[in-house]
Amino acid sequence: MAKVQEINFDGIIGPSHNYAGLSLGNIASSTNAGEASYPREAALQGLAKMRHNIELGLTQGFFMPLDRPNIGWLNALGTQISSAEPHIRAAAYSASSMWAANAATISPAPDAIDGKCHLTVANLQTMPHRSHEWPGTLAQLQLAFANLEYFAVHGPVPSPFGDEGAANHMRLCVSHGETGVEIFVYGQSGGPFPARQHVEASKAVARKHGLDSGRVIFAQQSEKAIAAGAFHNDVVAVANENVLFAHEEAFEHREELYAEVQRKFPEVEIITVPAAKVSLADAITSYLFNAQLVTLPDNGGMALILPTEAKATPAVWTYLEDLVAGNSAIRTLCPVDVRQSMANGGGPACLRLRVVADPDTVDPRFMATSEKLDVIAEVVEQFWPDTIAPDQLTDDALREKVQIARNELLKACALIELDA
Ligand code: SUG
Repeated sequence: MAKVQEINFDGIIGPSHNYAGLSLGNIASSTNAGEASYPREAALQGLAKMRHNIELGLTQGFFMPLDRPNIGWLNALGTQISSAEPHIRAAAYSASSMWAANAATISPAPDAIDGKCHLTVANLQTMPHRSHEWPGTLAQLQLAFANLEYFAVHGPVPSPFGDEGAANHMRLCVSHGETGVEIFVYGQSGGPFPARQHVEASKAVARKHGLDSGRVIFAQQSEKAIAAGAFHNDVVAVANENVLFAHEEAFEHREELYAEVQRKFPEVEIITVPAAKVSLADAITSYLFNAQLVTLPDNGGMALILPTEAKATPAVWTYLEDLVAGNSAIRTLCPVDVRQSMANGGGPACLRLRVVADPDTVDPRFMATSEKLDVIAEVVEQFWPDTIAPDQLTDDALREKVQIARNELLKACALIELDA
């Protein structure tokens, strides 16, 4: 049997990927509203990232895009594509499930009292276009993690408590297969912008997962960070094994939080990036913290899989080069091009959901190999629209093209049963 390890499941970027400016508080989404998108290029960028990570020796999985436009959701609102108001039509079309870090919160088996890996699908209720993701996501989680000997998949936390999944959750441990300390980050206020993760939801998830309260931390995200555009914690902080890598202004009560982290997990190495070296604004435009912080096999140390935007931001790149030249656990920098997703505020870490499990216990249809990525890339090349301008969303031909494209992918991955 293969061993318990971290598996990164990436959301395949769907054929309806577009820039509709739907996420208040997400600077990239607002800035790029109304631009033409390039769904084929977007999906190929996502696939190239997965391939890159496989080549590093990491274990990779994926999720299918959801059925968009969501006609059932429009019908429940008493409308349809042709007559819906533009923002509702765009919400029905959104390919936002690509950001798998918001699909669910995961507590690996060693942390849970019953010894199973727990997954709670995120309700994403704050943003209308994301609020209708969870039923389609839950269907995939129930399929991928159907082995009840190892997994427990939970439905969403009820409204009105907003839950945005793993983007607001960090886990510290000596190695992935050992018991960890889980940090749930919530927001209280973000000034002009919504705080999307509510503490009540975080607490509910921790209770449902059967975590030991001595190994759980609830941390408030700083209001300043949310107001500056950090709509999820993973825009300003990331953790992997014993390392917590965070911006100085990520948390509301940093000193108290660090003291609690050190008490509950003495092995921690905290790397705080000072605002004097990298401003919050640079951290947010470069998405430095929305990196995948991963442990490379064969004692390769840790690597940051970063968006190319981080390299293009001088203060950020200078900081990172100094960091890896020193003796921190982070030794390698790997920029990847996910610009189509970045233009909607989704970096490398947004595109993936981390699950710690034995890959042999996961439905193999969701596990990636480079051959399977070739097959998926062929479907994308053949069926994904080249470009979508926002005024095309009323177009019947586009709707048909998007639906056919997803169905072809489901067929190629033997997942046609997801076509509800
Ligand atoms: O929820 N963007 C997403 C980006 C999610 C990033 N995820 C993490 N940080 N983990 C969001 O704001 C933009 C869609 C649009 O405007 O068309 C959007 O939904």
